[in-house]
Amino acid sequence: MARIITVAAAQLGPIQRDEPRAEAVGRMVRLMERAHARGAGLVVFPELALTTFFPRHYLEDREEADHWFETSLPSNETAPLFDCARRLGLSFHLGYAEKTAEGRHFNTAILVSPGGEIMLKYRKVHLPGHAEYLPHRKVQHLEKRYFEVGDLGFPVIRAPLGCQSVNAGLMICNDRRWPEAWRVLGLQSVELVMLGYNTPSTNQDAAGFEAHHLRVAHSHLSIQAGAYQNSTFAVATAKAGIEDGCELFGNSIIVNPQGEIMAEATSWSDELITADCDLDRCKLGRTTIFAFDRHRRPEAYARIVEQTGAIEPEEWQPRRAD
Ligand code: CDT
Repeated sequence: MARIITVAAAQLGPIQRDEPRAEAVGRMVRLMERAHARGAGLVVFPELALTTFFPRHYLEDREEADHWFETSLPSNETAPLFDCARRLGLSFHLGYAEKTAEGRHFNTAILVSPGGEIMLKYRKVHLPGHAEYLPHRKVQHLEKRYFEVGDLGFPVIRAPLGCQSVNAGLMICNDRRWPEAWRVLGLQSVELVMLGYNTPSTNQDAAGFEAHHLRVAHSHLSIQAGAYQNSTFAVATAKAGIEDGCELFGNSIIVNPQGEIMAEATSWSDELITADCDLDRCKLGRTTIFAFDRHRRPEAYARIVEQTGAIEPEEWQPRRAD
């Protein structure tokens, strides 16, 4: 029997700095209800889905940012998400800012069962941007100020989603641009990668070397390549629109293991897209061109884990005639 799960990407429009969590949660509940009406068993929300993308705001006193962090889930404000999941029998993926009991800060995503249990947690590894205020930037990107590098690796778990057991994996936003992250998930036979993003529609560092339209193209290129090269479905969900005066692109997508876009959001506001994913479609790639056990050559990949930055190659020298 075919292993089909209907998945939903629940794109969110902007959440302004002064928008209370309860309002954002209300919008998310409405998207969950629509997902259920369309037969979805899983809803994927964006990165930092409960608040504005606060790393654009510089606060000299780091602790002042703590009100953007969750210390426990569910909380009074987020309980309606968990109640809705229980009522509708839906699993959901949520990105949020996590403050642990020890006072550590992470950019985190969780996969929650319909019963409200956290089945999988991931903390963002690739934190883009900078830690200090940069006066030349029109908009700051202070993820390195507000978050620690994630300490949970790239986990995969076989989870009941909809009526299926699915090898589910998580990454967050900038991770999607790193093939290493996809491959670590691929090496755990991932079948469905969930990721959320907040991506400015303008590259402030482009300096004329990157055309504006490539911003979305590079996001899609990374997700489509990651899905194809690791024989997995991917659900990539944006927070989009003009948030605190800054533009984030939308273009959320659901991608199949052949790297094709099955569904794409066309607005930059709250929007639900869904796709029926036949998980058996993961088999073709992983038993042929990307049969890792037969074709991978880890002995040639040492640099991937031993080296961080790129080195310069040796200069070619012409052979001296004797
Ligand atoms: N949230 C996030 O990781 N955004 C980055 C943009 C970084 S621009 C300094 C991304 O890769 O989409």
